[in-house]
Amino acid sequence: MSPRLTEALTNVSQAVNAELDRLLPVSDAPDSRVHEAMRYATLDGGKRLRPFLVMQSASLFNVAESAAIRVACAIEMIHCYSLVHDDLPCMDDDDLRRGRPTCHKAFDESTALLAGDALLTKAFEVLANPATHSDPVVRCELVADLAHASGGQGMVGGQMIDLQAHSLDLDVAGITRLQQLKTGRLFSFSCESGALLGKAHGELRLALRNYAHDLGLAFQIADDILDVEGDVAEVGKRLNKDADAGKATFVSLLGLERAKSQADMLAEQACRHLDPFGDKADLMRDVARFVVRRRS
Ligand code: GRG
Repeated sequence: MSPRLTEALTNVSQAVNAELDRLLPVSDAPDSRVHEAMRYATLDGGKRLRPFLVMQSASLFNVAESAAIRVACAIEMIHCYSLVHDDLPCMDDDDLRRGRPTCHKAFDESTALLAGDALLTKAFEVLANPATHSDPVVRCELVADLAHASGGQGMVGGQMIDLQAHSLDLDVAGITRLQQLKTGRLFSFSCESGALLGKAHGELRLALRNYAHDLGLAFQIADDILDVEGDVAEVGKRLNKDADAGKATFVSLLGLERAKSQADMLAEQACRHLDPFGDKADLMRDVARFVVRRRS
């Protein structure tokens, strides 16, 4: 990772942790357990890639950081809810996430389910608050776009296909669609949210959408490669899951070497979509190259 990307990701992680700490209440009332679980699932962990993309895309349109950080936290809440639910026994049944016990292991299944539910709804509460943007039309657009990205025609729809993947005999086009829904839609929202906050439309927003499309696919191919080649201590979660579940992946369909070259090609293509932003988008180029080289 380039030193400037390391520094920028660290800064975003710190800012996201501080803002999440502020947004997620602590309580000594009987409901305190769900708040603790929400904080456990979100604070101090993960690469914070989606928040980073929100902050970077917002900076392209000179959006105030105080507004962008709220959107960054909203998308991270959705992402963390999806991880908590994905780890539950009724889904992937995992014990390890971000290098420590999954939420239902640290608490219990019912609490983890509620913590995920509450993170999902909290994200929309944050977006709908006037502190996120003074213009209610922009706030409505943020809410509608994030709902679309994370709901039945987005991440949840992708998860539904994934749960049936072992019996669907998916080809590369089928896996691509699954992943575009399951992980790609949240990346797209993250990248486009800066344009939304900055009220930019047309060519610039399309450039970000195209970047997110290629970045999301490159990310997912890299995830499949990590599932085969990764080190559990570095990755912080169980590996070989898809192969064990008899699911097709980019690696099983393309082979390791073609999967790697496809990921590299997509990362470079993603970078080229950023041409209209010149060197203002250099950190977004760095992150596209990082996602295909990452070890976790
Ligand atoms: C349960 C509604 C519901 C959806 C689950 C996104 C998802 C759908 C499940 C996550 C499980 C998973 C391992 C997906 C593969 C790619 C992915 C999203 C990995 C985790 O994202 P990273 O690498 O994680 O950005 P960190 O921990 O760094 O934030």
